[in-house]
Amino acid sequence: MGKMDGRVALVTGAAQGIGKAVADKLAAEGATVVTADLNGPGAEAAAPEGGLGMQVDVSSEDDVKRMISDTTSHFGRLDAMVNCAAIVPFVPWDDLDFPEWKRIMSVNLDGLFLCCHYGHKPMREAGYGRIVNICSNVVLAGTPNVAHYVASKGGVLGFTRALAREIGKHGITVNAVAPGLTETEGVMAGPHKEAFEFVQMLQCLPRRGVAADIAPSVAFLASEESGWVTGQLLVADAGMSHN
Ligand code: 4PL
Repeated sequence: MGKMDGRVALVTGAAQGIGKAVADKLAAEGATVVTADLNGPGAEAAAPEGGLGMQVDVSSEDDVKRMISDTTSHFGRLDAMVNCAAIVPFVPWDDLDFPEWKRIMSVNLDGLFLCCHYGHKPMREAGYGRIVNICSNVVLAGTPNVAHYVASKGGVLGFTRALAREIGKHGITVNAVAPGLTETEGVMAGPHKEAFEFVQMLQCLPRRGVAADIAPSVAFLASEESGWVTGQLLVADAGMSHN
């Protein structure tokens, strides 16, 4: 008996990192899970048994439309959507050029809009849904060298609060989870990993966070049992920050 038994869940950014851990956790809780990622083979490899992986660019309206229609045509419903797809280049803010700023916004924020816009429709028809948006504790700290990402995640938080108010009447909750720095393939591949020592000094729990540390908070908000919680930010960062 899992808290996602009989539910269909969709996770974007699911080929690696937090998205993949969330897909695994939702499947362990009984969900049928659709995994979407720009990395198509990665999405397929990450799809739990009985689920489906698909190549999706969340900044493409056509891709997102297809992702939702393929999900409902295969599985008949969409109960929970976890919006995890995002990019976080490490660049001092005055070295970031405008095209790069716009690319970050198109993935992290336009992508969220498109997924919520098309993804909430089957939920609205069913009168039930759970949307969980992955934010970051950088919105609380104003972390340097990722100002573009901080701005986009501030948008994620604001949109979460506003959308919760708009679509609560359809039985849909919308919440955000703010992880801290997490040991994922993406983080370990670049300069973000240099921040672990500093971040650990600020945490209550003195160790590196891993993707499996974030997934249970997401699963709670993706499940029926979180039904009286909406428009909220759940900070899952070992106590580094407070909202
Ligand atoms: C604390 O989400 O939460 C660096 C890079 N440091 O992407 C993040 C912290 C990064 C973070 C993040």
